[in-house]
Amino acid sequence: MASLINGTAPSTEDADGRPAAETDVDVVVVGAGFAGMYLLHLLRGHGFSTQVLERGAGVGGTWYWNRYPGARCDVRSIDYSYSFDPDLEQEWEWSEKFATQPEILRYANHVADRFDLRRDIRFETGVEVAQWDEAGRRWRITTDDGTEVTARFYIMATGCLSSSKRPEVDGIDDFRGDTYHTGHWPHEGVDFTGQRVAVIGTGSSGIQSIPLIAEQAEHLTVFQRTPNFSLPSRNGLPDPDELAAIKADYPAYRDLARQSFGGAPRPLPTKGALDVGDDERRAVYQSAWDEGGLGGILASFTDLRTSQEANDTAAEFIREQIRSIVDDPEVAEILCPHDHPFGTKRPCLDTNYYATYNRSNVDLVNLRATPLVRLTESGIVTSERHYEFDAIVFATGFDAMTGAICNVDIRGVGGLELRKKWEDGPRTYLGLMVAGFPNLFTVTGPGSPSVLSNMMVSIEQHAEWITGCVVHLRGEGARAIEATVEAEDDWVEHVREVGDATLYPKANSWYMGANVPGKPRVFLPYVGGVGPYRRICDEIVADGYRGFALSH
Ligand code: NA7
Repeated sequence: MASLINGTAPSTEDADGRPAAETDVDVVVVGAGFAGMYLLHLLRGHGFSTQVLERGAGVGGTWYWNRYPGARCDVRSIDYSYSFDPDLEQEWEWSEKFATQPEILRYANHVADRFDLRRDIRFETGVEVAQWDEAGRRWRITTDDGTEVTARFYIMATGCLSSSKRPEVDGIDDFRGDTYHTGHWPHEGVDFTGQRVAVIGTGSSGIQSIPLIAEQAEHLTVFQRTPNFSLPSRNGLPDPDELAAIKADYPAYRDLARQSFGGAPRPLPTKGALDVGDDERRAVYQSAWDEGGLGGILASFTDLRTSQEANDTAAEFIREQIRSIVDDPEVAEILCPHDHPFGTKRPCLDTNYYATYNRSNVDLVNLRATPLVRLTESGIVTSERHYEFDAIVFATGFDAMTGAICNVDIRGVGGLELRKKWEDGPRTYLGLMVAGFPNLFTVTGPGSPSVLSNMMVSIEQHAEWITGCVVHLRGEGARAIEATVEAEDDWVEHVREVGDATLYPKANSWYMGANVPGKPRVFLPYVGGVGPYRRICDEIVADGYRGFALSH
């Protein structure tokens, strides 16, 4: 592949006299999820030679890996889709309000075919090392099959929830039965019929899979460390009238999404939860609960993210719903979250989750009262007893936001290690670039709205910003761009300040890095909202890439 940037052809030697890599391109993108696919489409359209390196055997990223039963997007299908192509928007029909993993994966494959993306994606290729070659002003990227690719620009489109973690428990490899991680589910599916199954973990993946595993298994035991707030999805067919109205003017609808707080059009609340009487507040919560979906309750009042007292009213409303659904009051109480404000851990969206505990073949173990001790050949030991199982499902989550980036040994100017630089928490400018790492971009990186938003909106914005930046550099004849230390420091401080004005830092969440032992406690995403964030990014560009240094 030849480089088009500045019209230069790749040389046979790099600046240090080492043989040039087999493949030299303008841009290497890591990851063929929705971010990598859109980047490839955009960059190609601007004439940049682009190579996507993807660990999986197919496109789809998180939707390629997370194939557990019940896996489903918690953002409405009509919002969780690309907006860049009007024909694609019009022709694709979602079959449910909240699409399942197989349907989203079909959509990803459809996009890959429609835009002929596969020819520039190298599948089953992990990236191990990425090193900035200062003299050559290129990234030198080593893959797990030992090949090297060089590129002017290196983009980590590796997703926020792609580095899975197993529970920290002794004897984890001793168990002789089958073990599964929700984030690496077998492609052929799993049949639990007649089996005694354990699920460890009650985040979204646990809460989505538990009802379906319970229907199939002979017996299911759920091991819960922290109860989560889960809201009913009220899933079903999309409303045809609403769909027709949106499709009649999709651009206007998408624009509202881009300017919104969370990346989906939704009227903003005007009142605080404590500014209204009990009856009115209750009616608002009840209507959001009955409507279903993630955004309703959290967006019902202005102060739920910032005032503990206001938040308590929503939390108590949800606990009341749990108590009304679950027959056994003791089980209901174990399922009621008390340790974090509502919304400060990502709430889950479920179908029949709480009602599943009314089944005679389902038990709940409260790991706060009886902690995990170890896994054995035949099961799980808690401080209270030994449980025997045929299969164990780890629904134990991810090293979120920084895990997949730090899994690659990334070295910037002077050999600076990204892992080292981020030892006390990630430092970025806009969640897009890192001082000391020229021409490295992170899509939906730490310090950007990312996981607090509809990821599709954030992905498209980042992919477009990065492509715009690369086009700008070509126009300027610049070979490199780098965030300045000052701009990065200011941004990190701003992200912290905005986060600290909310209740988010109170929770031991993966937003805070708290789910991974030893990970620094830092609020990772930017909670300023996707609309305001987009305006900041655009202003920085309009201001001549303020806070970035270009070099020739
Ligand atoms: P999450 O939300 O991180 O949930 C992981 C769950 O696993 C959570 O209940 C954890 O309890 C539990 N866990 C993790 N480690 C352990 C150990 N060592 N022992 C017991 N329990 C443990 O991951 P998901 O995959 O469910 O969802 C991730 C996101 O995907 C989700 O937020 C949506 O955005 C989509 P803890 O709460 O840490 O006490």
